[in-house]
Amino acid sequence: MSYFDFSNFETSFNNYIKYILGKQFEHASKNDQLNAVSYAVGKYLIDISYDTQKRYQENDVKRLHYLSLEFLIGRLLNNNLLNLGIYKRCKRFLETKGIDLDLLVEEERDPALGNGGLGRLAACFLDSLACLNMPGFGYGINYDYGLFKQVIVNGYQKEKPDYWPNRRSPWLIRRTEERYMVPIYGRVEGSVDRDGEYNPTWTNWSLLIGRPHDILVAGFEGRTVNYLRLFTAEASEDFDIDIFNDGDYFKAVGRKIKSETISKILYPSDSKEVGKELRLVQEYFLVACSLKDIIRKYEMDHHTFDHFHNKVAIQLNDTHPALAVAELMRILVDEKGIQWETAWEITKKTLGYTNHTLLPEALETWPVTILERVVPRHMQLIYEINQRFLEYLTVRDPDITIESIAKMSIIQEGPVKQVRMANLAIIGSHSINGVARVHSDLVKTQLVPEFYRLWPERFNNKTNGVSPRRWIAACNPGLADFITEAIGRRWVGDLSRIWELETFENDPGFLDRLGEIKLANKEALATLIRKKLFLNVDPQSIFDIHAKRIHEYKRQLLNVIHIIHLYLSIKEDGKDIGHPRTFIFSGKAAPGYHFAKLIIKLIHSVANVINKDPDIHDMIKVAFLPDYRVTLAERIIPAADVSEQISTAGMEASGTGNMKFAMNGALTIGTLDGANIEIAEQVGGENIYIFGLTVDEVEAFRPNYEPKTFYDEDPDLKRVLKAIYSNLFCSDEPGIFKPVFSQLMGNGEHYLHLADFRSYVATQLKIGNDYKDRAKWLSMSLKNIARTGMFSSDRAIQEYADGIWGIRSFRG
Ligand code: 26R
Repeated sequence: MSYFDFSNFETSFNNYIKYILGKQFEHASKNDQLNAVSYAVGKYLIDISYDTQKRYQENDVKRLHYLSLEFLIGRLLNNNLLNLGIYKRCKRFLETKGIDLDLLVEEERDPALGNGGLGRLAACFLDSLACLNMPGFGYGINYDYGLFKQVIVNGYQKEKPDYWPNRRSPWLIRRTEERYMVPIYGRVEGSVDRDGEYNPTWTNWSLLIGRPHDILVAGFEGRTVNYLRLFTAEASEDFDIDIFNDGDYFKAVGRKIKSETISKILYPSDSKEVGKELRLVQEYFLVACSLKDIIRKYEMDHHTFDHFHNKVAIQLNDTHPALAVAELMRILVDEKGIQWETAWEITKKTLGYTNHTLLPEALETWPVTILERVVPRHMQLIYEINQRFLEYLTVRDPDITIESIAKMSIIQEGPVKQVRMANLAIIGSHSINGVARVHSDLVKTQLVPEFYRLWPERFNNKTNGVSPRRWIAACNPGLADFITEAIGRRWVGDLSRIWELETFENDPGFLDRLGEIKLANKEALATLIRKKLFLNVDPQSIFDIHAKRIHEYKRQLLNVIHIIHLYLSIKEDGKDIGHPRTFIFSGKAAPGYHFAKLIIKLIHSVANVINKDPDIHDMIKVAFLPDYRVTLAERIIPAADVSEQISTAGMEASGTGNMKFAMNGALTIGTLDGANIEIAEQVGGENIYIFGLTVDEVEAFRPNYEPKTFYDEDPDLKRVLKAIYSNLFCSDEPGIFKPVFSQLMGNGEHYLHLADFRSYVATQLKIGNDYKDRAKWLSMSLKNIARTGMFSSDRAIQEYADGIWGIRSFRG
């Protein structure tokens, strides 16, 4: 059901090919057809977006602005058709033209404008905001090159540029009527006026030009269309005239700058801080363009800033846009002439900050020297914010220790003075949240306990969620139809209803059909594996899948060690490992993360040996699917029997893949980390495979952790590690895996791989046995589907809206 008329779709489609492309239908290529369909869909989106904006404007609603350096949106056609409720009609119409819609959607490029979890979460949030009819908008950068394409050469990862033809994307609307001028570099000249007031003038800057591009975001059933606004940096050479006509910039003289480089490329790191000036410039560029856009819109309907925070909420997706604290202060104080204290209250009430990682190497800091050069006025403001904050600390508690002050200061002293972006974000926000319960607790107790003691009321948890539209309805149509047949369609817009599935558990044939759907998805993935890797895998085997960025803390190595252990048990001990298994890996390593790249090589080398060893009789297959991205995830996840979520406890902030796998009926093997804990609570301990050390145990264990004791006491483990050390898996390149051995055996090895080996092996053994009981397995699978309703991003967004943003659903 959708609420509008489909009749002009056909006309739009035909007109596009005829008048815009100037072609006859017979000569239209697949890509032409794709663009024509997208154009016809886009027209609906635009119409609804006008209505939506009008509704918001007339009712003067409060809006949420989600600032993020990453949005991993994935392909759009399929999802837009589904959300608008016109998929089936579109399919029928295209059939009359001899076009298969299911094949056509495969022609679309997948824009990879993000690294991983944080970027994909932002995309799910936009989907949920629109589906809940809430005024929430994304703000990001329109990169020309998204995350690199991963190709595998001789088992090694090679990176290839992934040019996103954004200039030709049918989904991207270039706003020719708008552009923002952003000053950067230069210096601040201070003067004291007649009243003794300090008047800073930021002069001699260069100019960046930010051009907004919008991607429209459709809610479910097409009532609301919001947008994701992405800024492109354009060359500023042509704009001098405008600058001189613009009052705000009149007091200083601009220098020319070649600014297009700024939106060229996404930084491909998901954990290690990059520290490159260009990255800082990107962060500032996003913040400055976004705030100009937000304030321009606010000022169209409001004349004072007293109630700014009642109309505007801004969420910082990690610290990457944390300069928003300084930029909002700069605008309010320098441009709007508002008093510091008032401006500070407005800033705090407007901003919220979400933390997505505790990894120390991922916490952003920027050298003061770089900030002073790039954004001199902001650096001044940061000093001022910090000074006032430290004063407040000492007034509040005269006995406060120097150590506490040093930890909370925005400035980290040392040979190179650094600005701690997390401290800036915390001090400038009214809300600080983590992304799963255990993670939010660790933010309070481990990451910033001093801040938590100071402002306990600011800290809260918002457990992540994922969009059931993309991650069930669109990617697993077989399962989606099956669910709908059983309980009706409401679950798509309200996943809390999905528990109703469980009432069918005793229906004869119900579980069998669930099994058939899974098998069909596995067959499709097996076909993909055959096509991409020239490898035959048996869809009847257990599909055990580990798909996410490659990182030591995510412990792909623990998985590999177990695979080698199984291999040697068959090969050397003649053991029966029960049901045959296919281990599937997928994920990218950051280009500069050499050890992660070595893990990829190891997976390939182990696969090479095992897959063609006749002694194994196809009991184990190992496959690495290259170039993991949203589109590939949509193929992989519905086909999983087992979902690997095995990070060292305390290190995975939440995970969101874990949720996608579970709601598609995979059983999780996981540690008590991130959202795994909450998944276990929901599905029940008997429907999930939990193993390994807990957060507390890891913490107690780590300081005295000596891998060698595990090695010495466990002959299986010893054998595996020796195999890695030897040339068994690398006869062509002797010795290349010795560093893996040394790393795992190093005292205090941070990720405690060997400490969790035994319990992982035991749990995998149990999985193998349980899988043989098909009825039991399917019943557990069903419970995972039926009990993971809380992991809808709709639930997460409702909590953000109520608890942080103060925005409401607005259907009109
Ligand atoms: C380069 C640097 C500044 C940087 C660090 C970290 C860039 C990007 C990141 C990405 C991190 C913050 C990330 O993706 N975190 C993931 O966020 C997901 C959504 O909340 C979580 O589910 C996941 O556990 C976490 O690792």
